[in-house]
Amino acid sequence: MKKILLSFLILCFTHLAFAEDGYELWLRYHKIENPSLLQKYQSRNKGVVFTANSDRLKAAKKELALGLKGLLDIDLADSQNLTSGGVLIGTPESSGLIAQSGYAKEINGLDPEGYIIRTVNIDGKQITLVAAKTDIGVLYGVFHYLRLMQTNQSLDKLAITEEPKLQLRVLDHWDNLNGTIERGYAGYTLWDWARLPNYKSPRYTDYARANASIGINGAVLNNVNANAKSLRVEWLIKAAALADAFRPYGIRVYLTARFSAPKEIGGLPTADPLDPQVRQWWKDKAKEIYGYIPDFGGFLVKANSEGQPGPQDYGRTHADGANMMAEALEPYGGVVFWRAFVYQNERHIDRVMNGYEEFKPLDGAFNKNVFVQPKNGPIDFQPREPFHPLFGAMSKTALALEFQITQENLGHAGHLVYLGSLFEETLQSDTYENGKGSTVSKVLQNYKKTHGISGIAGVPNTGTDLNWTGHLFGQANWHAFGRLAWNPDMTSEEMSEEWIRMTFSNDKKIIDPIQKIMLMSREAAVNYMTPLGLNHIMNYDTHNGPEPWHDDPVWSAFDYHKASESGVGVDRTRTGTNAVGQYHEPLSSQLNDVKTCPPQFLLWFHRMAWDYKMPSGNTLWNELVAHYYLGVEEVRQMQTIWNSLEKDIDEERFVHVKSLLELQEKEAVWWRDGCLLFFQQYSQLPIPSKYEQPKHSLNYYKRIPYPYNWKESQYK
Ligand code: BDP
Repeated sequence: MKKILLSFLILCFTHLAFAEDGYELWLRYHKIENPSLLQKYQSRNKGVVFTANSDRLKAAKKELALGLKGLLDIDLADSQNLTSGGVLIGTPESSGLIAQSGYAKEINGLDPEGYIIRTVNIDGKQITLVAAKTDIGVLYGVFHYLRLMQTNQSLDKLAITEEPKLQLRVLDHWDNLNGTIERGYAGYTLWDWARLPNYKSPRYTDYARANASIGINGAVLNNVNANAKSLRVEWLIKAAALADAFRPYGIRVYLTARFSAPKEIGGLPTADPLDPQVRQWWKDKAKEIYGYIPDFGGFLVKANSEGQPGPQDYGRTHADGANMMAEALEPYGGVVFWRAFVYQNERHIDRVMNGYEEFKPLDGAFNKNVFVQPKNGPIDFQPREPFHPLFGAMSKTALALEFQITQENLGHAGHLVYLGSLFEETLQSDTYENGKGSTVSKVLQNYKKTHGISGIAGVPNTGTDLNWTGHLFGQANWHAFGRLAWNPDMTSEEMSEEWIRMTFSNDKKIIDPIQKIMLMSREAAVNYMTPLGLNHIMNYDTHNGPEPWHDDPVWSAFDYHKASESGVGVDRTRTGTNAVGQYHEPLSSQLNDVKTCPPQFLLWFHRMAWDYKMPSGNTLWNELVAHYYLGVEEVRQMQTIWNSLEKDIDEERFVHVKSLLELQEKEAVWWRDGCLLFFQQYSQLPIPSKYEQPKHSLNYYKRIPYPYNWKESQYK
């Protein structure tokens, strides 16, 4: 009996010890499994010298202690000397040893956020030096050092020099003051507004740790559909408390600014950006904010878009509006992110062209501390879009690119879609701005040289869910955004492997299949949602599930697909709307010609007959059918691969992902059958009999209510 009880207790204990609820994210400092590697790491870390005399260095030291304890079972406090080698950490300022080492000059020449990790010889001893010019660089270096061990890299002959390629690496939270998150699918806002500023949840520190570990250094706290109240003192002190919690981790706080705030909370009769009183109001507001948050980052603004107020309400330009705010922030070193996602809710001849048309003429008209911020593509975070043409068109204005990490149009928190692939595709697109090789990534990096600022933003998928992102694999998208913000030329192969090693295992038998799932997942989603350049055919309200049939006087999916008996797709060639004219040569001509346009953008740029003969020999209709069926097939393959890992993955995470893949498969079929039956009304062509046929009628799919209407529950 005793024996049974004992084994029961052991079982409970092991289960608890290995409970994998996802809270730790990729910062899982679980003990190194490989015994010989463990031994090597332990001997390398026997002595650690790290004098922490600032909040940031203390944060770095705390992280190191956590990491060494978890990974190697070493107590940092016990290992404060280098008598038999070890690790030396700090800045030339914090450490006399580093100041006197031959490396001080090189370290002081680094970017303020850069660091080195080197195997060096000091007094005949082999030492690992983790050093930076500033304290925040040390924190980044420590995260990197721990990552080396977490991903089972060698600690021999280290020669790492890292500097961020973009300066401002920011998360744009779409969090409302009432606690909900616009387009958030992982619960409610992390900011516990009601109990701030008094109660600072320890979760703020974990949020900051996670961000710092991937190099994110800014957070816009609130929704772009802004509430002017967030600029009132009672909210500023809450924002200041968050800024205090984030500061040790190098994260600056930003706020969205509602353009009409001077009227709404300032009692002024106008918000005209050229009105002296309005300008003064923003100056006073900036001064007030910096009184509470001395390192405040600046404002993010959505103006004259989707009904938001803006300078055009007064006959002024985007530059007039942005420069007014920039002037107010300038004395304190703040910046303005002015969004280029602009369209009003009325129907436009071709919405794809709006952003470029409004901003291109203003190139050069913005103050030095203004970023114009387009989304990655010219419509609106679709599963696939060509890159935004503004990235090749604004050499006299610094641009910050905005990605969406939350899966608004990619199955919310229900679908496994690795966005590393999407981000990489945009960043590596060639704009030809300065000839071949002017990738979006290079354009962004170049602003640091030409304008002294560079930046990138991501709309995150975080919320109060225990695992932060709803879908466990959503964590990988947060991770990928941060890694690319630091180095926009990283590949999705590199990033996904790193994430899998840190999240699941260093065992190739586990890495390979998971990586396969991740790297195929984005294309699978495009195939079952919007293949061949289709876009904006999702449910018009929730943006989940298909609704190519939506058609009302204000918003019609027909504007985006234009399906009729004669064909499908939008003619954006030179004889159509000429959206191709917004791209440089030779890309412009390539897109313009149906024969050279990349297949993934065919229906984005071309209107084509249903029986058009594709290079594959298929008709357009059959090709479309093939893509939709392939998408579902790929999800099924993802399921098979995942299910083969049952014995290798802890039960909690295995079941979580398995059940969500089942949901994804059902919804992929919903997308496929709903869309194909809809388009079939126009093509009048059969779905070839070799495919499983839709089980229901088009009317059935039209009547499917989205099971939980997020809009209603989350932000109404
Ligand atoms: C759209 C979202 C909407 C956002 C808007 C934006 O549906 O909720 O407010 O983008 O980025 O994609 O401003």
